Amino acid sequence: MGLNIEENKKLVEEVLEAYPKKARKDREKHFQVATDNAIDCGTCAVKSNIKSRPGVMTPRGCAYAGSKGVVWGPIKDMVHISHGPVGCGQYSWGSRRNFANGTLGIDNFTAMQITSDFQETDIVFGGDKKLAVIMREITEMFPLAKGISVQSECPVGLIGDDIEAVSKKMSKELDMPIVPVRCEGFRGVSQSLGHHIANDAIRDFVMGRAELAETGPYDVNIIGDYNIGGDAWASRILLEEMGLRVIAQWSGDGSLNELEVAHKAKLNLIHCHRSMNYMVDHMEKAYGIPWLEYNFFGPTKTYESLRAIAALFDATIQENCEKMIAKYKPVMDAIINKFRPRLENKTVMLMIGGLRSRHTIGAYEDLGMDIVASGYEFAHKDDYEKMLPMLQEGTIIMDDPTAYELEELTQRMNIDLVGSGVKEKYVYHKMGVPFRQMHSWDYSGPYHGFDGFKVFAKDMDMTVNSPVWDLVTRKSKIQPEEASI
Ligand code: CFM
Repeated sequence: MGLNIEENKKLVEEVLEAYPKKARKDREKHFQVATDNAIDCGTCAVKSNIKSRPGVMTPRGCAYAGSKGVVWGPIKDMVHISHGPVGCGQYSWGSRRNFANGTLGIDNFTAMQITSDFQETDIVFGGDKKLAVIMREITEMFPLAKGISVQSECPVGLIGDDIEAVSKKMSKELDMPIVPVRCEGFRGVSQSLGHHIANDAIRDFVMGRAELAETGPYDVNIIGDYNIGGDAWASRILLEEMGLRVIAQWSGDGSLNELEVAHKAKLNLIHCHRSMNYMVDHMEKAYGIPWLEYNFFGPTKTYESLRAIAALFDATIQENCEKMIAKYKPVMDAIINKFRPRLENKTVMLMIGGLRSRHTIGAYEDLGMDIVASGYEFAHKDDYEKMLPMLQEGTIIMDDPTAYELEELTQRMNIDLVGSGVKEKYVYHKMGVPFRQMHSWDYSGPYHGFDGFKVFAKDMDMTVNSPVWDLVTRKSKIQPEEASI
C-alpha cells in the first residue's frame, strides 16, 4: 500500500522537480494528498477546469468531443453532421462504444461518420451552402432519420458561418428538427464545455417539444448514461425490476423523442453528473422535476443507490427494492468470494474523464483493491469534493495529469493496476504494468449494475493476474541509457 501522507507528498514533489520552476509551480496546484482534515471538511484544494499547460502531454479532449462524441452522438435516430474538415469525426469514429438498438443506416445512425468534409474553398467561401445540400441528401438517403444535428468543428466558428440560419431554414424546408450546436473544439479548456453547450442545445431546440400519451407516478429518466458496452441496458433493467418506468434514456441508446418527452418524468436519475448536471438543474427549475445522483458501479454502491432511489417512492417500490437486493446479493457475494482472494490489496491508480475516477472506487473496493491515486481529465471543483470523502488518507489526487506525471507515479508507487484511457494504455503495456482502458471498458462491458459487476470483476482479475506479465520485465524506473530511441 502506498498510503503514507508525508511519503506521498514527497513523492509528488519529487516527480514535479523535473519541471522548470514556473511549470512546477503551476502543476503543483493540480495535486493534493488526501488527509483526514481535508476529507472531513470536504474541501479539495486541487485546481481544476483551467487551461492545460502548453508543452505537456495532456489527456484532454475538446468541446466538439464533448458534444458530438459524448452527448449528441448516441442519439440514434438523428444524423449528426461533423461540420468541418474530415479528421475530427473520422479519427474519433466508433471509438466510444455507445451501443444502440436498431438497424444501422435505417433507423440507427450512431456508428456512421457523416461529415461536410471542408476543403480550402469552403474555408474561403464559407460552408453554409454545402451544409444545406448535405441536409437534403441526408433526408433522401435516410428517410427514417428523425432529425439532424450540426456539430461544429473549429473552422466553422473561425470563418463565421451562420449554421443557425441554415438550420432554421432547412428545418422548415425538410420539416424536421435541425439543431445547430456551437461546439467548436477551441471553446473552453476541455470536452467539459462541449457537454454544457450540447446540453444547452437540447434545452433550446428539443426539450419539451412532445407530450406523452400517458404519464404515471413511477416515470423516471436515466440521465447521463451513454450505454458504453451496454451500461444503460444493465441499469434500466434494475429500475424496471423495481417497478419504475423509464421514459427516457439520455443519451445512450436514446432517441429524439426521448429528449422531447423527458420533461414529463417525475424524477431525474443522473449517473454522469459531470456531463449532464446542466440538464437536471434546468428541468428542476423549469418543470419542478427533482433529481438524484446515483452510482451503479459495484454491488455496495448499487445497493446504496437502489435504496436511495426507492426511498423517493412509495412502500411498493421500497419492498420491490429490498426483494431485488435479497435476490441479487447472493450472486454478487459469490462473485466477490471468487475474485476477491485474487485481487485483495492490489493497488490501483485511476485517471479517467470527469466521473469514473470517483464512481468506480466502490467497485474496486468490493474486490478488496486499494485506490492509491485518482485523478480526472476535466472534472470541476464539485467532482473533486465529491471524490474526497471516498478516498483513504494518503491517496494522491491529481487533475489533468501529464503523461510524464502518470508514468513516474506508477513506477515510483509500483502500482498493480492502472485504469485510464487509450492514449495511456500502450505505454503502460510497454512498461509491463497491468492496464484497463476505463473509457471503452477495453472492448468489454457493461460495467454498470449487477450484470456489469460480473464482467468488471472478471476483467480486473484477467488483467492483473494475466500470465503475460511474467513475460515482460517491469522496470521500477527506466534509466535514460536503457531507453531505446
Ligand atoms: Fe461522464 Fe462518460 Fe465520464 Fe464523460 Fe468521457 Fe466516457 Fe469518461 Mo471517456 S460522459 S465524464 S466525457 S462518464 S467519453 S462515457 S469514459 S472521458 S469518465
